[in-house]
Amino acid sequence: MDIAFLENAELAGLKANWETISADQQALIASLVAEGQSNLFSNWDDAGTNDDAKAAFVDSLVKINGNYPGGLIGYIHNARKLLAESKTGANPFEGLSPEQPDKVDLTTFTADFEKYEAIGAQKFDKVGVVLVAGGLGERLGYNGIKVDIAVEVLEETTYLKHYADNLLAMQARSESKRPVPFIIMVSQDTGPKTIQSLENNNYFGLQKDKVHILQQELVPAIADNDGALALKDTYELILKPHGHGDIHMLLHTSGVAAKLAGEGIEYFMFIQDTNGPSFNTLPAAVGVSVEKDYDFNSLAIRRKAGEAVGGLARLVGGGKEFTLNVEYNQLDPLLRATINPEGDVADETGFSPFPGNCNTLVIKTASYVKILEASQGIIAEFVNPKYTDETKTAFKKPTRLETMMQDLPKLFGESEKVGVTIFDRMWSFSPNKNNVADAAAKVASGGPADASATAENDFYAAGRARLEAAGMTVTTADEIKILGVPFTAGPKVILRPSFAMTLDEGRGKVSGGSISGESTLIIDGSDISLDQVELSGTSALVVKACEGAKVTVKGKFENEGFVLVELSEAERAPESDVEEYIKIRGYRFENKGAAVFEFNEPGEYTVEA
Ligand code: UGB
Repeated sequence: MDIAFLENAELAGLKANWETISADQQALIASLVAEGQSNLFSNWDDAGTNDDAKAAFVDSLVKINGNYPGGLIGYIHNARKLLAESKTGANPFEGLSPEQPDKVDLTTFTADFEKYEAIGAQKFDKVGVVLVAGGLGERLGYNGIKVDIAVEVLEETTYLKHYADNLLAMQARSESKRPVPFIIMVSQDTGPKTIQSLENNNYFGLQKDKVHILQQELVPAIADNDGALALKDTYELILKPHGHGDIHMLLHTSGVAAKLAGEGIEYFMFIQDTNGPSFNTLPAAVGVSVEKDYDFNSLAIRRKAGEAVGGLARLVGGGKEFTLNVEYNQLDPLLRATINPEGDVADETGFSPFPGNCNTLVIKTASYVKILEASQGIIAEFVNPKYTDETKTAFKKPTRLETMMQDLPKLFGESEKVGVTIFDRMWSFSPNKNNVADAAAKVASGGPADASATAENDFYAAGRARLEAAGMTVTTADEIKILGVPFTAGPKVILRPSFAMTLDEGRGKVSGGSISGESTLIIDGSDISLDQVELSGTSALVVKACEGAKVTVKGKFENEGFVLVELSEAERAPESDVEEYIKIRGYRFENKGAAVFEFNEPGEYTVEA
């Protein structure tokens, strides 16, 4: 091996330690230096100082080198190529032109919507749910795992509990009563806390052996356009998750996809960590997949031009065509190069002509397992650096190569059918991704906030929509802004999945009535019916019933209910002891006297105001 590079003055520390390093490790270091990575070794101490840290650092390089197909050098090469393309705004879809995908529009509650819900509801015991939860949530800046954040703070239900409640409700509605398999992809960063959360809460009532935890590996962060690996300190790389696309490889290598397919699971629904409304769409989306025989069904919203969600398009050219998500930083160059010199702009409807990807996917397991076997589940990589300015020479933070789960159709042949199902945004897509300051800035520039407060807002809005679809008169309060993020103070409606999973089910349990103002209604139980219930002002009604308790609720309830209190600056300050999930929304609710009825014994009950 040529070790002339050790004569470089910057590498004097490395030279002083060279004899303590094994031959294999030396070879790896030499190859990294030859690839322009001498920064990784330029501040080494003399032999005898920090030797353990040096050894751990070199071990970590060897481990990462082994984890990545093509090793660290392959990773650096891939990074340089993709970063160069990103910098020049190169069009990775050269030769292809975007057209409208095959789509079903379910943005309103039509008869078709209910037809699809009915079909999907028949499949509740044939669906497995896959949650990708390995992401760091950098944009949100939360100090814990995102699935532990409360989706609403009236009862402080976490995302994980909310998802588990939906799985239990699906199981309860199926004929076989078979537990719904739940696959959770975690990373080194999120794994221990996710498991702790499940353990501490007795798996939220789920059967432990039906919860499959798959852990993805981390990849090194990249500091610049030359692919320099980024250091946290002298002897530690910055490592980041490799993207949600790892889920396909893990479902294959773990054997879980094939096993569940063998057990009769016909569809997997893939969801993100903080998209509370995912289960609103599940019955209809699965129904569309069944009816249209889609192998891959991407759930979508009407996309605002320039919005940071991918656009779904059928790409046609050179005798080929396939339907794909074009990620938001690639859509503009693609459109400019093909059908619209103005790029990613709105059409006459006021929206981007291409539906926006919610990254909720329904995939047919039979086709999926076949594709995984052929490809080992390895998905194309992608880079999305956040540049400091438009010269694109520096990054705000180190970036990394990623793979995206929505890229699976890149592995499809002609026989696989890909479609898109479009839902109303509030009903389907309200992720909690941005901290308050960034969310306010997004709102100020006309974009969606995608923050804790808007996620909670949409949670209640979906409840209101269900009540309205069931025939109740719903009048919403005015929208206010809290720290620059919009919030509608009421009515705040939580209809737990135990109560209704389809519009039809809700209709069967609600008869007339009205709800308005800043009032609150929380219903949890499978056999509760609302008969001409009236709520207004800040009045609140909470009814919970165990299995076997049949409850009829009637009349007009009046009380002080839950009152929204904005946090003071002192309460929002980092040193205050207000819970972080409250701080990140800027408000909390105070219970001033809600009417609460809980039935923990089977029987027949009436609640009358
Ligand atoms: N995730 C992992 O499990 N592992 C990882 O390594 C990374 C993420 P982000 P992103 O909803 O607005 C996606 O980072 O990737 C999980 C779509 O690509 O929040 O920027 C993570 O825990 C985009 O088309 O999103 O963008 C989380 O659950 C658009 O739909 C999920 O993957 C966008 O989401 C998403 O991770 C959006």
